[in-house]
Amino acid sequence: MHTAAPAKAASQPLSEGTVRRLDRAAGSVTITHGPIENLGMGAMTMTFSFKKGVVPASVKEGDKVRFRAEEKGGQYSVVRIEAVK
Ligand SMILES: [Cu+2]
Repeated sequence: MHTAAPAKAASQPLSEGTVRRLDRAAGSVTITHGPIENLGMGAMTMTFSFKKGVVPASVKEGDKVRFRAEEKGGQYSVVRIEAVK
């Protein structure tokens, strides 16, 4: 039985937030977010970059979301995001 995928997902908890601004062309999203444990970050509003294809078409400004953010070289990016229904 292959259990690698679920184990990996469990080690990448998602953070919660609300999308304030979404610019798909620029690849930037501003999120008011709660604590982001993997980044040691408290609640705030900030802008993340994202790569093409990361933000599903179903995610719109004003949506509550769950997302995974990562830091690399001082740049913060969203690598996964989904709307909370
Ligand atoms: Cu932040």
